[in-house]
Amino acid sequence: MNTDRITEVVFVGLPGPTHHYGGLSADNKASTLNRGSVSNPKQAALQALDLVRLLKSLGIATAILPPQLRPHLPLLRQHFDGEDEAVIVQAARAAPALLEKASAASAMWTANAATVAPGIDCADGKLHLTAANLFTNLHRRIEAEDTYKILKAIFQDVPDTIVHPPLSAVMGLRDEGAANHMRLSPAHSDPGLHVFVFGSSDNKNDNSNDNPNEKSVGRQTLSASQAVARQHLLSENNAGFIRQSREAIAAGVFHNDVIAVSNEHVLLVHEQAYEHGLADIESIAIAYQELHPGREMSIIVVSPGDLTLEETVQSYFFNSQIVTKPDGRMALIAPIEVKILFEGWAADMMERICIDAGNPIDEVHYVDLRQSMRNGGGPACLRLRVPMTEAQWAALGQNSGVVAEESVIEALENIIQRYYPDELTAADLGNPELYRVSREIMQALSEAMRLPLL
Ligand code: SUG
Repeated sequence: MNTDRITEVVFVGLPGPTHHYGGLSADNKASTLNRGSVSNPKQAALQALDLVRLLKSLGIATAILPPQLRPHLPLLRQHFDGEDEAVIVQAARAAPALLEKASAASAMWTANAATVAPGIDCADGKLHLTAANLFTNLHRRIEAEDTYKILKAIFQDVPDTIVHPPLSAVMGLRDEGAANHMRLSPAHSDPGLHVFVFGSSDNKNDNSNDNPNEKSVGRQTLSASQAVARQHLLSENNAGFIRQSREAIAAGVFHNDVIAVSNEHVLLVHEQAYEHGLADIESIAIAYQELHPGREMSIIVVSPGDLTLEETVQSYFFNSQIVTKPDGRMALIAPIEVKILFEGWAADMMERICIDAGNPIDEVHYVDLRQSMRNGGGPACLRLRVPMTEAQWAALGQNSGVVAEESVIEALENIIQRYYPDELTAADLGNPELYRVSREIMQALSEAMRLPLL
């Protein structure tokens, strides 16, 4: 038992003003399906703030990560010269597909921002965060450096914290962050078992999705997961590596968090998530028991008879958040699609989980995140969990305005209402006016959140 209480802080990502449907992720069914439809960045950002408010109402420590300025000029400048506006106009004319990638607001999916291990699990006793390199897709790869910088800024005065830069992809280390990682423990304050889920053990660095003709590849390589575990100073007793099932990846499960979700000792998982099916799930339970003798996990396995892989991807059933409320009971935060689809029988499964005395989950909340969902990002994608000691949590609030105080939420809401477009298509991305407004937004957000302007 640990004496230093750990609070899990949930960092929600705020969608940026260029949120659009570019069809940019070939292995992500929603992204491909909604390519070219009209987006509403204002609604996307307000829906994320609704999620923040829900988390707060459940008593969860909540913080916010800002969007990144788009289009990403350094990428466009590899091809075009001149003033910023001129570069954008040229890109819109000569390379519209590149401009779409450079304009992705994908930094909102903060489950892909980093992988995290609290000090209690790491040999040096420090909180470790490794910014993900997101190498597989160009539109996501361009997030990595700024994510690293913003995490460095946010955590700079947080004691006993190390923020690592993104892994070098040169050696084939492709890393998508916490979306492929689960920390299991009796309670957040106890030592955790780190389960790293990878989709590929092929470390060739040309294995990216830049070529749309290529078959979908597992985005996370084993070598990247191992490198993160190593630099977080985990040991073989508290870290394990499991391969995603190829069938699931082919069905559209591009991250583990599309097919499994955990919280403390609870694991909600589909039977076909991993290469060796139930045997892999059993191996997680065994590793957990070795770390915590006499303690049982509460594992809820959903069979393909209850939900096929296709239904899993369509509903994002597992892309829910499970959070621990102050009284120790847990709540599920599920996408509204679970309620709407399949004549409600996926929602019936959620209800059955809530009334089952075999697990601590006792309520489910459905959230409308449809703007993000249409790009394949549900409640679990929009959050990065950072388990922090009391001293670290207190310092986080002093150093910046990222903690979701009501005053901060209101300030963000005003900025969104005032500046964010409520309609956007690919054709709008080449309008220099959008870039000018986006810069104003970034300026206003950095002031409201007391963060450096990148
Ligand atoms: O990487 N979608 C994101 C969704 C990420 C979801 N995150 C987690 N599962 N944790 C992706 O595929 C689509 C963008 C577009 O098509 O415009 C996109 O990038």
